[in-house]
Amino acid sequence: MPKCILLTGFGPFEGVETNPTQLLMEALASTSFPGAETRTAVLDVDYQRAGEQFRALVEEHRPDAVVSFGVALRRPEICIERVAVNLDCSSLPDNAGVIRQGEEIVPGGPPGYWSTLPVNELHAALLAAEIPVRHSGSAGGYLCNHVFYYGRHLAEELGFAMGFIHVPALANSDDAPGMTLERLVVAGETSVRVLSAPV
Ligand code: PCA
Repeated sequence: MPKCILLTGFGPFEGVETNPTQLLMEALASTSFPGAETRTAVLDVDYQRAGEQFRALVEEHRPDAVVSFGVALRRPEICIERVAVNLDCSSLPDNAGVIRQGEEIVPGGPPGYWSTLPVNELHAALLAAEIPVRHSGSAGGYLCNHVFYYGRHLAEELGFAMGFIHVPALANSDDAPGMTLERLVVAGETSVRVLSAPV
């Protein structure tokens, strides 16, 4: 049986008119992978809605693994997030105008969860594909960490592997800061290949 891999990105939010992860989802939606059936979705940058959308997606598709992607504008390389923290803490409002500064995502939940993706294999495969990449110990305090933690918490109940990858801002060329969509798509495809490889 091919593995079902759910991939999520985010839509626009304050300061990001076109989210590169939305373009990445559009590109990956039309790619087929041996050994995997992929599903792609774009989540709203909204604390309330993103969780509801995420839950509905995993209940519908029952994935073996979920990789959520988001943009981190100031990071020049792909960041493989290692840990999700039970804390919403950002001065940036979500798309509904909600600001959360110091609220638990799951009240009373564990302080953190490790990514259950094969982070070292992902790192090695991206390096081999000549994609600038590093490990990261913080997905921030905004929607990316929110969905990562929410998803990891749900994964304890439903039993799928879950992790998060931050991508740089979109660049028009390899010489400009950020990452071109072309490279981003290679990074996304490489990640799915790692996850669909037989264990
Ligand atoms: N990046 C934001 C939220 C949505 C996105 O793509 C973040 O890093 O939290």
